[in-house]
Amino acid sequence: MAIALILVLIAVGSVLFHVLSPWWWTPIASNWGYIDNTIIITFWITGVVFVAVVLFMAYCLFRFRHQEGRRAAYEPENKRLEWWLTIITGVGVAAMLAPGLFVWKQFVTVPEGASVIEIVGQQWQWSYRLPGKDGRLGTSDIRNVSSDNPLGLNPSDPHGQDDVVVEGGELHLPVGKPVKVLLRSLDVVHDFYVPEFRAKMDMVPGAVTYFWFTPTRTGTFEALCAELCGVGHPQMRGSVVVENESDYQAWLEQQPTFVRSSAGLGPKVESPRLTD
Ligand SMILES: [Cu+2]
Repeated sequence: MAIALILVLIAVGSVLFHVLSPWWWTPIASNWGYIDNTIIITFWITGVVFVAVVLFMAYCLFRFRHQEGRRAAYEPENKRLEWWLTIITGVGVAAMLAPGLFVWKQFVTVPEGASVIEIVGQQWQWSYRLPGKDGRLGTSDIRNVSSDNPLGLNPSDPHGQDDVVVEGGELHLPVGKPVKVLLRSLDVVHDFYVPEFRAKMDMVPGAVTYFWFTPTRTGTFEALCAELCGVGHPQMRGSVVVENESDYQAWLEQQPTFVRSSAGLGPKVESPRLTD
C-alpha cells in the first residue's frame, strides 16, 4: 500500500517537476525550431508512457494486494493483449523516430547560397576561418600545420590567400544569412556546440564534417565543446557574435588575411595551452 502511494507520488512529482522546473532550453537563436519540436514530441510520448506504466504498477499493487485466501490465476498467453501492446508500442516508437528523420534530411541539406566558414578544434581552443573577398575557402592539409600556419592552409592555393584566420578569438557571423560550417579537428574528437543554435556536430581528425544554420537574432553566444576531449575540455569555450551585416563587414575588414599573417604582418595571438 505504501509503495503504491510512493509510485503515485513519483509520477505526479515527475510531471510537476517538468512543468514547474526553471531549467529549460536557452531561448533559440537559429532556424532549428524543428529540432525543439521533435524533442517536445519525444518528451510527450515518453512522459505519457512513463506516467501510464507507473500508475498501472501502483494500481496493480493496490488491486491485487495480499488477502487471506486469495490465489493468483496463471495465464501464460493473451493474444489480444499482446497485439494491443505490440501495436501501441510500434506506433509510439515510430512517432518518436519519424520526425527526427524529416529534421535530419533538412539538417544535411544545405540551402543554395549559404556562405561557407570553417571551425577547427584543437586541444583546447577553437579557431575559425572565413573566406575573404573571393568568397571561397582555400584548401588545407594537416601536413602544412606550423606555428605560422596553425590551420594548415595550402600556401599555393590562390583561394586561400585572402582567407581570414581567427585563432582563439571570437567568431562573428551576420544575422539572417544561412551559413555552412565545415568542421575539422587537429588532434582528437571535439564537438562545436552553441546551445542557442541547437545545431552541433562532432569534428573528427582526418575528416571534414559539417552542419548548417541561420542565426536569427543578434547577440553574443557562448560556444562549448560537447565531446570530452582531455583535461582542458571544460575550458574549451568560445564566443560567437551575431550582428548585422555592416557590423560584420567592419569586423571582417579588421581581421588579418592568411597572406598577411603568414608574412608576420597580422596581430599574432598566442595559443593558450594547458598543462596538467
Ligand atoms: Cu574539445
